[in-house]
Amino acid sequence: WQEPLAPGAVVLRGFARAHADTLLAAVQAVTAEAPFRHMLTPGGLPMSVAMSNCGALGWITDRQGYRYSPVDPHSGQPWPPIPASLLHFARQAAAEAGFADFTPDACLINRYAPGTRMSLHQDRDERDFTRPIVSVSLGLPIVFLFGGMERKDKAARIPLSHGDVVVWGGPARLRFHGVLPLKDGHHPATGDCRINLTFRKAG
Ligand code: MD3
Ligand code: FE
Repeated sequence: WQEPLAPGAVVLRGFARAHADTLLAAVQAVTAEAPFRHMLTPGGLPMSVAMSNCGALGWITDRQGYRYSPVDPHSGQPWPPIPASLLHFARQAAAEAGFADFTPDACLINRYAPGTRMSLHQDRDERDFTRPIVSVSLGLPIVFLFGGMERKDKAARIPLSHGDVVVWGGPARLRFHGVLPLKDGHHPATGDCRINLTFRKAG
């Protein structure tokens, strides 16, 4: 599967393809409890991506800022636990990329409708940047932007499609990244959207 992208970053092309239905059933179960919602940026604007979480911690944003929370602010209840199928899958993917004993405590679930984008940012709300992030793309394809250590650095464009997994660790962990607007389309697994899972060790 292995396709090295940069030091610390490896694409496992199609690694999730055979597990897609299981992963999407788990997403369905989680989002029945913690529905997708458009969180507010600190500036007060709704994000174009719809989000949910599972795990002991979930990533949230509101007018107070970006952070991890043990509680879903929508329900006031803890986030649903990470389903065992998702946990096992993330652990296997990390091991495949050379990160043994990856035990995520947070899984952010992003849903992209046509036109949804994510501008360049760094993921730096986690406590330990030596732990990798495992990302899984499901459904419609997208163009991923893989930048450098500074916002101004030129970003490479990497197509990611259904079943692709990327493990981001080591020196790649703090690189700027984003995605271009999702194009219209239909995918048998997800319909008219893209689902992205990111597994993290946040606490
Ligand atoms: C590179 N999500 O949720 S996944 C995010 O497609 C996020 O939904 C995008 O960026 C998405 O924060 C990209 C790929 C990804 C995730 C985390 C990274 C790439 C990364 C962390 C460091 C470097
Ligand atoms: Fe990110």
